[in-house]
Amino acid sequence: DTPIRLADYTPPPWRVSTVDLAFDLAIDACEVTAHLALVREDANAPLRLDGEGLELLAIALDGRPLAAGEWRYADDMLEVPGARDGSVLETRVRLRPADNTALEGLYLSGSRERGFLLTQCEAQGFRRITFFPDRPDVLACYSVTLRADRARFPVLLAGGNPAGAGDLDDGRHFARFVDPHPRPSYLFALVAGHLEHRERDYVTADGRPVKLKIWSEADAIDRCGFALDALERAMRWDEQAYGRNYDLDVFHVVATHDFNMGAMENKGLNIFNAKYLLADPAVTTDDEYRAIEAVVGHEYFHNWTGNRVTCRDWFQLSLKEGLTVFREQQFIAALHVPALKRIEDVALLRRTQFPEDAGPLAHPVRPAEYRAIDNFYTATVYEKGAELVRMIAGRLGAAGFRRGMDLYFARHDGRAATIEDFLAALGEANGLDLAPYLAWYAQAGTPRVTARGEYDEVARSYTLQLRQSTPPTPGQPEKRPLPIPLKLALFDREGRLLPLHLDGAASAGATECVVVLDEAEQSFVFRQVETPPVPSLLRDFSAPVILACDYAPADLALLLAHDPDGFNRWEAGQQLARRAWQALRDGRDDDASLAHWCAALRRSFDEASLDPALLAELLTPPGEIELTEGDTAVDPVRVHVLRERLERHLADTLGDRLASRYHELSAVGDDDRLDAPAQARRRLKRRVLALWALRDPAAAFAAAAQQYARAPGMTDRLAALTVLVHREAPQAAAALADFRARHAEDALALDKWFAVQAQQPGDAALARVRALEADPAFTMKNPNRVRALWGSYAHGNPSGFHRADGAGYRFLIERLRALDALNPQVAARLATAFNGWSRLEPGRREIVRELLAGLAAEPRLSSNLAEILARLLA
Ligand code: B3K
Ligand code: ZN
Repeated sequence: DTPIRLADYTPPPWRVSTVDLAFDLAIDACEVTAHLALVREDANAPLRLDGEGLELLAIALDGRPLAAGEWRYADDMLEVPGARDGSVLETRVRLRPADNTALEGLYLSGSRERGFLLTQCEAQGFRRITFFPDRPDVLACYSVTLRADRARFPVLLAGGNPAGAGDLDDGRHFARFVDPHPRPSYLFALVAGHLEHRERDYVTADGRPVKLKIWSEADAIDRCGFALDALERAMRWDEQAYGRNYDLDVFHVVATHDFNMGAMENKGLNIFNAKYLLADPAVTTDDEYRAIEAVVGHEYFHNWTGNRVTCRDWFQLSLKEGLTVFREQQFIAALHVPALKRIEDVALLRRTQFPEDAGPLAHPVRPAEYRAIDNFYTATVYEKGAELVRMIAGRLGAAGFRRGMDLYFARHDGRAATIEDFLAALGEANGLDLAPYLAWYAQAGTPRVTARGEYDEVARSYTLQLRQSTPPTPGQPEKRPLPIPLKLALFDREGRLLPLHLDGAASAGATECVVVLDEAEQSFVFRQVETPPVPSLLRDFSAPVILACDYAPADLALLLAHDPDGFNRWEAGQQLARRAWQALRDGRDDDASLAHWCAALRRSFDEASLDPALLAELLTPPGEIELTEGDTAVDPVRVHVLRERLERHLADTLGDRLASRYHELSAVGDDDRLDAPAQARRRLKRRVLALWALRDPAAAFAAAAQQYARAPGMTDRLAALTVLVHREAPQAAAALADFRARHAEDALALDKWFAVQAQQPGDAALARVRALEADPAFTMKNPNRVRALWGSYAHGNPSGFHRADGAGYRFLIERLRALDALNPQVAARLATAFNGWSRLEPGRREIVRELLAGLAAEPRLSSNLAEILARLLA
């Protein structure tokens, strides 16, 4: 295949004004009749429509059936040379949903007998349903008729407003839907089968009555309430924060267990992976409750950022995804503790996006080329994209950003836009030129910022010298400086904020300011600084960079104790922990970081006013992947062992406090309440239990076994099970057996049972994973199950996957080969577990290289997997 390039974009030669679709639905064979009203934009281009694997039954132009020589269907493209401006093309095709294991286009979720039909079209699934110019800049108005047997398919749903329903002959019925809003084909959706729903009446701020309906299979209908509440909160928030109202009479959300990703924002008919919609304290952890709220919000927010204003082409993906992740983050921060949300988001960025940006799969937020677009739904496009929007929003201030967004919506509503359009609207509304930020979208790699401070006692000035550089990434050997806003404050040695008098800046005397580093090297001079200060830099993580500063361990300890910026307080602890870990790694005992880290956390542990959830995060050192950031010759097993040693030091420092705090937290009551204090307590209890198990295993295991048995909900139960399994406690087997039996019929709970075992650290994990493949509940056809077992092992268990003998790698390669034949998207995603391979120590690196090359050389790989392998090996 040749890659698709951003530079080659040309506007669509043909558009479609209206689409009329009729589906005759059945499990094995469906027929789809399409009427496309065509608009010719380029007099010289013949009509060419995308179509993948379609069985063409009939074709007519302007009501006249076409003869064999009047059309051509080859290489996923239908050509109809006779089409003119204003023509109506009619096609009828047959689809086989039950055979569709790629879960793209129209497919079956669940069993042939009871399951339901549904669609997934983003990015290019619509071409597997009918012939169409399947690109996001072709917006059309859709009307859809669904026809099916009423007994087998009692519920028929499509996006848009309901426009009639009723009986047909032979026990069949129909339902019709019309969407007045023009939209791209990737937002098309239908659902048909046995489903139940919970509903609520909602009235938008501008007075539109809307029916909100959450749909699931009957056994999960009692799990829909939380999502319904979350949806209502999201709709209100978007009205208040952005003045955006919902625009149809109904809003459907459907849960499925068979889904390639998290959820999909189809216009008026969101479809969700059940994992991100269905909630019940017995199977849903606190973390998952928060994730459900976030994803429900995210998909809803797409109605404006993505659906009403869509993307011109798939290179602009971050225009909708980065922006919508940012909006989702704001929504969650508004509902919960903002500093905690920021900590979680940055931790996620460092765990997923930084490694991506530092490896062979690195790509810009707006990639310049791709082969399989599904491979670009990445942490870079989503999470780094959100950081870029945050950076720009910070530059404009809350009111300025809102002004800019209002202009963006007004200007581009009902159209397909680019990232340039977005920056232009934000800039124009504020009289600013934001074009320099475009470089952030084009340049891959995480910038490194080095900060050096110098205090001049005589002049009483403090000079902050900043430098930036971005390491080379594939295809981009040379990097240029980017505009990097650095939010900062200065502390005196007692931990008090100092007033800032920055040369050339307006707001003298404030205790926080933002400097913008936009050259390779710049200095900023602060005057009237009475004592040598300790800088707090990159507060609230004001730019997605890696900061290195010549702090003494005592400086970091001071920030950890005093910084009122909750994020930077946590960050100071992370930096101390990282340095302590590095000292352990290098066998240096002259480094005070470990002592400072432990001592500071012991003080925090006893700080009555500290939010328990924040304390739990403070007590967590950077993860195994984060710790190796920037390292080469990585031995993931050693990383794990050293990190555990670090935790052991902390556990020993906290000593008996761990047991007593654990008992204190347990004594509050075995409640299953979901309010923030209850969640925060459980979060701290989980962390304390894990640390306690390092110090006094026997006592902690006994407590964990009891917690497991008595847990009122999944959060406590899973926390206890995790400690027992990961520490190989004698009580682990019984708890696992209990869990398996207790949740035998519950897919979402069983996924946790698979995952917790696949994440058991060390060499034993692989045998466990293999044994679990023989469990009757394991199937390669279900993406959630594949991710729970293989994904948790390959992505979530570095010390288990990276066995020195390479057995983990060989295992994954074999599984990828099998999975690719069924579901290329999920296989390609799983293959990204090899992303860090070039930074492994030579022994492992050689094994991986050979295995990757072997797989890449195989014939019949999907283009998804082939692209990932090619980039890994490039
Ligand atoms: N837009 C979808 C993702 C589609 C992925 C296609 N391979 C979910 C989201 O970001 O909201
Ligand atoms: Zn999204």
